[in-house]
Order: sequence, then C-alpha cells, then structure tokens
Amino acid sequence: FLRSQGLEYAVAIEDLQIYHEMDNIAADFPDLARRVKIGHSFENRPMYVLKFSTGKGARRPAIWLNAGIHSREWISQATAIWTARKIVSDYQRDPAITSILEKMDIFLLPVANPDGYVYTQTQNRLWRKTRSLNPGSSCIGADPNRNWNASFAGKGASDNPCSEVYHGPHANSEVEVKSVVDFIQKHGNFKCFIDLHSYSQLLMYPYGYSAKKAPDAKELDKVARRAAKALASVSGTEYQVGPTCTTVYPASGSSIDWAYDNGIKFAFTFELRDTGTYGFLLPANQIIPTAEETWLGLKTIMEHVRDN
Ligand code: ING
Ligand code: ZN
Repeated sequence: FLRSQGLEYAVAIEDLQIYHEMDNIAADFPDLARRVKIGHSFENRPMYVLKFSTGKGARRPAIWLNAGIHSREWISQATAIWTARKIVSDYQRDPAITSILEKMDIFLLPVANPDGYVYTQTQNRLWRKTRSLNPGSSCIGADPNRNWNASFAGKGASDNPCSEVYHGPHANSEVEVKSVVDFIQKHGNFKCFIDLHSYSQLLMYPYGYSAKKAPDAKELDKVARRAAKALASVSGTEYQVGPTCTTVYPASGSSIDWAYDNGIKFAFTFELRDTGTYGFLLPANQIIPTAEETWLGLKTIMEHVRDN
C-alpha cells in the first residue's frame, strides 16, 4: 500500500513537462526567474509559479499571469510557457519588458489546473473542470472559473456537480483556486491579473457576474483596445473587446471579477485562438503564432500598468 502511494506520488510530480521547462528557465536565468510552489492540487500535484524579478525590494507592485485554469484549453498553457521563455530572453534586449521588470515583478502560473491538465492528456481531451470528488454525486470536479468569491453561485454557474459550470460547494472550495487567492492576498501588492483561456479571440474585463458597468470600464476598454490592436499587428488576428457579461455570457465566480473586486484594477481575460475552426483542438503549428501575437497584447497591458 505504502509503495503504491509512493509510486502514485512520484508519478504525480513527474507528469507535467511544463514543470521541467519552468525549472530549466529558472536554472538558465537564476538572477531573473525563480520557480515557487504556491500550493498543491486536489490530487497533490504541486502548483508552481515562475516569479520574474530584478530583485530590488520585496513585494514590489506585481502582475499575475494565469493560464490553464480550464484544462482542455491547451493553447493557454502553451502560450504561458512560451511567454516565460520570452520574458527571460527579452529582458535587457527589449526596452518594454526591461522597464516593466525594473518596476514590477511578474508571477506566471502556466498550469492553474494541473489535475485536469494531466487528465486531458491521459483520459479525456475535453475535460474542463478540476478533478475533486463531489460527495453524494458520481460526477467529478468543479469549474475553477466559477469558484472564486465574486457573486459566488450567481448567474452563469450551476449547482449541479455534473454541469461543466458547477460552481463547487462554496467559494474557494477548489484547492487550486484557494492557493492562488491565498498567495495574492498574502502578497498584497498585485496591480494586474490576466487569465488566459481559449477559444473565441476575445479580450474582456469585468464584470461577468452582472451587466453592471465596472467603475474603471472606460480605462479598461481603452487599454484592451490598444492591446487588441497590437496583437492584430502581428498577423491580422482580430479580437473583440468588451466586458465579459455582454461580450461572451454572464458568468459568476470568475477569477478576474474576484481580482477586480479585491482591488486589482487591471483585470483581463484573453480568449485565445481560434474562432471555432479547431476550437480547443488548435493545431500545434498555431502555438507559436498565437503566443507571438498574444505577447504584444500582454506587453501593451503591462506597460499601461507600469505607467499607472
Ligand atoms: N470562457 C470563460 C468561462 O469561464 C469567461 C469566459 C471569462 C467567464 C471571464 C468569466 C470571466 O466560461 C471559457 N472558454 O472558459
Ligand atoms: Zn476557459
């Protein structure tokens, strides 16, 4: 029994190649990047972030880049790990990322739902949720983008554990969500939270939980339009911009609504390529083009955060 437990644990921590690449990046750029464990998943996989910091001062203003919260949206995790390499290779080459890192730290979580991600690689390519057990139901998992404490269990979420948008038994019930919430709250100086999803080519800001206008909607809309324009300049990929609720659909308990209502003004969700031709099954030859164009969008937002 102990041996099988030990073996399962060994398998669990070795089964994410992205974790090895995070390790490699940190080893290649020890003065700029560190791999930090922020918690663990339901199945006890570590949750790792890459912290990019030029090291001057603790708790600098910070940016959170989140990816892979929905496991089947593979272009999200892939774009995130490409972005990690881009940050370390462009620091001190590209004045934009250099000046961003002179002032702020960047925390990048490429696999926000590790259990789901492994499950999409081994069992069911289209798995979206976490892999937590639901007492009294044979259905597995909760939607980790309905589980945050922002109008929890409101519009666009389901109380049925079998639903793809099941909000979970209570806010932060998913340990993957709770780990991020605790880290961000303990840090206390995040200015920006960006969540990467797919697909639809949208760039959205709060709110999703209602059609009410965010107090900063004007500024967020302006920044998002500039980011979408920069993104499109690479290969013509067009994004629609607007608040979540009216741009895609009403959705309560989302990460960016929680971030925004907790003082993180620059809260955005990207829905990456494509618009449905391949959907979640975006071919591998679109990974780098997607990451390249998204990088310009991300940089536009981060430069605005730097200056505001
Ligand atoms: N879309 C998002 C979802 O969680 C979303 C849309 C974005 C909702 C931001 C709320 C906030 O349903 C996908 N594809 O997951
Ligand atoms: Zn998603």
